[in-house]
Amino acid sequence: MANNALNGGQVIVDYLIREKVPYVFGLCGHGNISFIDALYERSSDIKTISVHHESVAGFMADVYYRVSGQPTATFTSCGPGSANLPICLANAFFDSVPFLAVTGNVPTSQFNRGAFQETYRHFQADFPSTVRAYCKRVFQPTRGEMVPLAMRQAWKTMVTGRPGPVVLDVPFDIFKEAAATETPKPEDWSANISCRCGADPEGVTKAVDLLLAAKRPVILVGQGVKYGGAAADLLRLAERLQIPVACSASGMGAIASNHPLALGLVARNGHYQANHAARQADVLLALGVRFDDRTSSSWLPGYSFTIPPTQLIHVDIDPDEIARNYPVALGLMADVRTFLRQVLAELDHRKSKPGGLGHRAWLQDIAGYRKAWDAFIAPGFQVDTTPIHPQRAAHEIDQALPEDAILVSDIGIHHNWLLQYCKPKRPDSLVGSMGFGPMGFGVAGVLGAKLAAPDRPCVSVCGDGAFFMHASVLGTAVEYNIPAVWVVWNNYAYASIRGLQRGYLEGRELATDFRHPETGKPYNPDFAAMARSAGVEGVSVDRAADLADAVRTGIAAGRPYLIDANIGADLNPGGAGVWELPGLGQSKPAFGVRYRTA
Ligand SMILES: Cc1ncc(C[n+]2csc(CCOP(=O)(O)OP(=O)(O)O)c2C)c(N)n1
Ligand SMILES: [Mg+2]
Repeated sequence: MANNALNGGQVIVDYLIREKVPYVFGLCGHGNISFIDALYERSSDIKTISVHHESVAGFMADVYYRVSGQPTATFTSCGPGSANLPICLANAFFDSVPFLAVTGNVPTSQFNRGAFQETYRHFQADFPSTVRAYCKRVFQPTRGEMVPLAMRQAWKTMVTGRPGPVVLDVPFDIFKEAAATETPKPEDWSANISCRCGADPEGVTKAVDLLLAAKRPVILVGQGVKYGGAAADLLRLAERLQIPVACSASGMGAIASNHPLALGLVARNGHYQANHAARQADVLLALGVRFDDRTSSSWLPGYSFTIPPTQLIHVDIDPDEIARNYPVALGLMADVRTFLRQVLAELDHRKSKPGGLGHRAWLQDIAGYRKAWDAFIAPGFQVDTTPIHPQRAAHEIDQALPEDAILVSDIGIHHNWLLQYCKPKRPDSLVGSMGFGPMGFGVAGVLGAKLAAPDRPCVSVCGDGAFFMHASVLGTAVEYNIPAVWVVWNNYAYASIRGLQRGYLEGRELATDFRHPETGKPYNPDFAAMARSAGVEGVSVDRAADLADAVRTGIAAGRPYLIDANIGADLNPGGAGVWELPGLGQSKPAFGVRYRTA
């Protein structure tokens, strides 16, 4: 390394430190030991967390960002080690979450020779092709001196525009090869770039005209509001114009659920007042939301939305999402927070009065919808059975969480129950995956949440299927003393999928539940005992009345804690929308009917 003081691995690590990355999450292999060596040298500046499955590292990095706003990095070896990561890349990509995945590869001198773990049958060292569809960009420096450029470009790509994960794929020798005398400075290459672009001024005027003329306006918020830091401005606009706010599943918490203007969830399983208001709206202001099938009741008009005739104002940082699924009266490419501030400034300019819209009747109608929905769901809160009624379970968990708690949900029927019956107060109160939906996201993600917010209670609610799939998290929590709480929503089944077999396939059930071969009874490991065997506190709960206390005790324990909760599997959370599995059929709304325009 004659004139060059830093090798490739050192440049990467130094850049991460300059970007104030506190943690890297990963798993070793021969392909990345030189990178780990560079981390070793800087252990006092950046902490390395070694996990027991690469996807745990990816989900930790993902949720770390969702809670703190600080991107981090993962490290995985060549071949299979990195092949365990794409599920996390896809999850982060689809939910617009940045993290840097440093993946090892075979030495450049061995490209195309089919060396151990080389992906070579179509192209040399071809990990980039493997992940191309699942990340924002892949960089593969093949000489040491290419590393500084690749590193700074990777970071910039990751955090600018619509954020997303980026892969830095580094051949074995490049970690050790001389790279640079100095690492690039973030101040020069990424830290001073703003992507808070506003909407075009005429568009803002038009948006304000539409909102002020509306008789039945609704604001629909998605993840862009939460992670774009726009919640405070959203509230200002909603209160000023007295416009009710509905959320997609990813937007839940952008406005506190107990705010009088908060409608709740619009979705196939959405709250009646949210769906029924959104589908009748004359003007719908959609902010950082992308109208996927679950939000939109499979785009069947009259369940979640009726666009047209609803006039849609769709604001997003990514124009690709605008008019993807619905025609727009006005589409504006903008950062949501900047747009909201533009609208507020325009209202100031016009001296429009708060609540001066005369749509009081609209708010009264909505209050009626809310009352009807509350009456419909009321009985579920009272049920006291074993296994625990899922509505009751979601409610008890919610009740036990202090206001600053972070609940990280996994994927499955439990997530749907949580979305309906938890009442998030803050943008990061309820973290979930909606784009890719990989089992394990919440099981592992809670560890990232706790590292990002050590002073806040962090609870994962996860399915028994997903927990068993990712039970190695117990070891990681112990090794790094991460006091996460897992509530294993134990229904002895891949219940969400079994529900589909029951709903769409006349109950032909196969491969969706867990049974003992001799007794035929529901089978699962004893998760509480499993936790204890790993050195994690573990308890089992059978009764609804004990669940909230168990969660409180788990939070108070201040050490990793698992609650194995026996929860009923035979119910689906009913909502005001529908979902279609093309070719199999459509579900029916559990409450209300399809809205039809005259
Ligand atoms: C990695 C992965 N495999 C399969 C699926 C398909 N899938 C979605 S939900 C689900 C069932 C999950 O079972 P469990 O974790 O027990 O949650 P439950 O639905 O019972 O609450 C499955 C298999 C998935 N989303 N991710
Ligand atoms: Mg299950």
